[in-house]
Amino acid sequence: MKKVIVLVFTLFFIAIASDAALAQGKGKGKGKGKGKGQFKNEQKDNRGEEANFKELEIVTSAQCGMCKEKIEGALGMVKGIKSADLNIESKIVRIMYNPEVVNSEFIRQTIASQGYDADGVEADRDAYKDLPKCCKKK
Ligand SMILES: [Cu+2]
Repeated sequence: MKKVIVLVFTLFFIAIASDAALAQGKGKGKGKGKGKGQFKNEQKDNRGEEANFKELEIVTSAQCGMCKEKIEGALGMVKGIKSADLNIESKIVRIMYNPEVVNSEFIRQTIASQGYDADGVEADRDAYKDLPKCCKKK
């Protein structure tokens, strides 16, 4: 009987120790890569390794700060996109994405679904109609 109790206690302590190790590991990543337009999803690939991100630039029909927020917000919801930063002057959005998770065509479609042109992909008509006046193409 004593042996069983010792075994249970040993397992219990192992569980606590590994939990603590896990929490420490998580803490290490904090404060890293938290710049503008950085999203916290999909920083790692399926094997748990640091993913190889690709850079992509898409010309949009964005007009103002609201457009920037809308486009960056929508891209932030897409799995596999690490960051998106739209320059309103150039209307170009620069995206870092994991090509194993998402492709450039899907990213353009996402922008178009918000009512904006994305390279050759035309804005979704209904979404464009719903945009505020300041966000419509001049
Ligand atoms: Cu706008």
